[in-house]
Amino acid sequence: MAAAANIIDLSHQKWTLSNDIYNISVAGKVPSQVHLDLCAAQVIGDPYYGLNDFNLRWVAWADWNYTTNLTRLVPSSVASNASTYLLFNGLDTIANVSLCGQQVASTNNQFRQYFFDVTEILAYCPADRNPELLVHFSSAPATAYYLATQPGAETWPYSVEGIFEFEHRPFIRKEQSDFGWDWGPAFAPSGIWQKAWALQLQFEELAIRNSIFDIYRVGQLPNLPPDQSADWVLNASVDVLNTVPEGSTLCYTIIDSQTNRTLSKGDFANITNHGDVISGVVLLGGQDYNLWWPSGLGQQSLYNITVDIVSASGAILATVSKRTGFRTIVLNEGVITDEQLSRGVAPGNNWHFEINGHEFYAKGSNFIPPDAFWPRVTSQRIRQLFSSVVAGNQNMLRVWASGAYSPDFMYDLADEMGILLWSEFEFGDALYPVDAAFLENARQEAEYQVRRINHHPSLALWAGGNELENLELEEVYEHAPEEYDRYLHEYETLFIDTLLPAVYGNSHSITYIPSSTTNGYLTLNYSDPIPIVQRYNNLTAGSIYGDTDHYDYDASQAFNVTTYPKGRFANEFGFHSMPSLDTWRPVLPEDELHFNSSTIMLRNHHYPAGGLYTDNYANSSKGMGEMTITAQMYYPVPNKTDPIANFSSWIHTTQIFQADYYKSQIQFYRAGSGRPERQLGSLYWQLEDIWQAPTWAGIEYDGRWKVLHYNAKDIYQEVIVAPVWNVSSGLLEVYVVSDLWTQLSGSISLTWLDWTGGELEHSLGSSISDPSPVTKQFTVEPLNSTLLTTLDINEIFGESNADAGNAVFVANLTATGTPVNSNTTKSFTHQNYWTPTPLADAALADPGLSVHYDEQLEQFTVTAQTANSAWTWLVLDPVDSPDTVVIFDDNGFFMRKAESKKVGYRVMSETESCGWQGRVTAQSIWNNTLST
Ligand code: BMA
Repeated sequence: MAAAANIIDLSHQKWTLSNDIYNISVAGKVPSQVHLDLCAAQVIGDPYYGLNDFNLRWVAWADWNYTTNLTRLVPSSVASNASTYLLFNGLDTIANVSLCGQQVASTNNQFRQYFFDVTEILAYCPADRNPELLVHFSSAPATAYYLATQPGAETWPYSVEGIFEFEHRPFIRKEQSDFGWDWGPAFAPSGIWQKAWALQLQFEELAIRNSIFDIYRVGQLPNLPPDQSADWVLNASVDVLNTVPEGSTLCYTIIDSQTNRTLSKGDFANITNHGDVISGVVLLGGQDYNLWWPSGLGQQSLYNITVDIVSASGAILATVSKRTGFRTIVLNEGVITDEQLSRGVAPGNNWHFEINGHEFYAKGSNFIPPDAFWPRVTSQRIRQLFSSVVAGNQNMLRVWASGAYSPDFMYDLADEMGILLWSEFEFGDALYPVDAAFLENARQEAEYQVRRINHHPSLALWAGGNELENLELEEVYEHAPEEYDRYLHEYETLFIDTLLPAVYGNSHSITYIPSSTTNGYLTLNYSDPIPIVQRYNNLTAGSIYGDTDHYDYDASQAFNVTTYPKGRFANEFGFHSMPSLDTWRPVLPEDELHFNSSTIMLRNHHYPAGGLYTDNYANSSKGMGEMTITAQMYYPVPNKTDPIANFSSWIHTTQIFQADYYKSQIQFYRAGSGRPERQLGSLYWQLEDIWQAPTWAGIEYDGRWKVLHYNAKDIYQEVIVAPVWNVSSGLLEVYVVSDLWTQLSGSISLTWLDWTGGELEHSLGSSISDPSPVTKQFTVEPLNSTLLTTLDINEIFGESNADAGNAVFVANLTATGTPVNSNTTKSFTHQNYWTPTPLADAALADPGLSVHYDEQLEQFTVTAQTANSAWTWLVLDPVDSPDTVVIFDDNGFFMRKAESKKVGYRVMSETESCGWQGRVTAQSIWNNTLST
């Protein structure tokens, strides 16, 4: 914001939060939300404790007032030159703003920035209403209910609206998961959740409220791969309060953010000045800027760009500075070319990302809101979470569509840490009204967000919403086929005709897709006003098109790769598990620390479809049952005498299944980079938790890694050996997968072991007559996979499956290759294993694990002394209170008998107990079931 005569930051004001019916009047805050302020004033307890998500429903159903006195406003008269504005970066959500007792405006969109000229109201402010600012919030669930029940309100066929707790969310432009979700609570909070200001500007004084910088290659268009040799262009467009004087221009300076060196400065051309928006374009020239790359693919070079609005007389009226980077990122949905066909790629369409003109494998997960209350999400917390993302070998997150648009600090951190953020407009698992007011509201929201975020090099994509084409339109087809055309038209009205122009009209540099899961476009023609025609189910047999979404809660199919989708990219897939005992403790009373306790069950929202209309408790048993069945089907069942220890073992088993299942899918998808599907991405569901509950997360609410995040880290390494088991054919295919952009060569030793560590004389593939062990050489082409060998498991173990339960297939890879964007070679190692029977039926033996801590090196040495060890797990021996959160460099791993492994660590929690290293023990699936 530019220097102006009088800018009042409303977060420095004294606020009162009140509700007359409940006779509550307490101190409020900005930015904040009602629940947080009530909790700080001790009117309510911690919203996350026990069943408070139910107990606090009254807060969501009530209306709330935030009041302050703007005594620092200079009284103005209409005749004076000064204009007074109120500027809100976010009001959550159904708000009525009044000043001096007079109505200023009503708002109904959490995701828009609102600004109001209140000059006139202030001029006539009665003396006894000394600039009193009141923001009244109406209950969001009550408003949603009201809107849905008005005559003529939009309706949708059965099950189109995914409902968890509060109904009718599509009617309100508010974080959709605030109404409840299958991984989260329904608090539906309200409040002034973003920064806000009152501003008094003299004539020709400007304040910047938003801006867009668009850096792209000459000739670049949003959904198409650009010419990498073309020059860079910078478009800037600045939104202001007050009026930009006629004759004003824009100029820029580009500074290297590391060296602080000025690299370029000059004037913009093609200035257009609409008074409230001034725009220009400048050709920046050739290859003078270092490219920005995602983590693992190169440096994250960043530049500060400053743009000044300059008056005709040369005075600087306002300045905006943004840190940005030079890169192109495109989601390529183009037709498979002849050249690709000749390389064995199946016909159809591409569906992969290209960074700076290079295909790469996108590895990552789905980001959900990290808290039910955004105002308490600090940049420190996101930095910690993102450091786990990078440590987990992930380079992309899908910022899922029914939370909130990410704050600037989150994109800044992603820019610094090299995490691509596939971003979505906040619509999901529903269809939406298409009346003129709703569409205009959505358009304004999209324009604001696209302009705010576009300069971040981490921004990878804009998608219209979550699971719209693959799920919502399919639901319509199933439940009301005769109305399909109508709802398809409505879908296109919002997600193509309204949202697409908000992206294309502002940005040359970002791809837009209407739905997160999609078969892509049928045609893309920039001479049409709406360039995209979607493909939907216009498919040709044998061709492969879009990205895939896969959920299957039938435990028996979990490891059956023939049930996994063969697409170009997997954008979500998963299964839920329990968070650890230490995560549960702060929110559960001691007598609730057991698997199916009331609170735990009621926090499992994996309801059957339509479950809302029965009772929550009965619904929850579906999700609890699914976890129990998978644990029992695949692993030895915990049976400890100490109930807390038994609870902890059960938790751990659900996490092991989750990790195992994701690993099986990720291996399958990654091996697909060398198969006809040319599969180039897997983002699992979901990165992290919003609270303490049984969910799909790999990282718990307090930052602790579940077994999943460790296993994903392992299997997302650049080079892996991956056993892919096809239960239908009985064939185990062993792949080497490489994400490198150069050829990789190396060798793999394969062996069959029994659980006590001895070698078994089984074949290692139809083409290999030598018994175990055997060493095979391999090469893998750039960004590809090589099928190393195929083992016919039925033939190897025969009809009787005699010693299958005592057999472990182990593969050890060593290779040398050149990491992406590096000049030096590196050696790669990877160990993987596979068992022909579930561990539930395996002849497991006590691995005799020992652990030793070296204080000097700050690392643990784990040794499997007497047998092979599956799911080796370093753990802090439980104490009675929540423990230090430690992230080990590796965990949940397989060890061969006599193998020793060194494991470093990082302490996550702020309150670190000293000497915790002495309490670290090593366990495995063997210990998990022991009776003590
Ligand atoms: C998909 C997601 C989310 C959901 C998840 C787990 O439907 O897009 O909406 O939370 O699966 O069920």
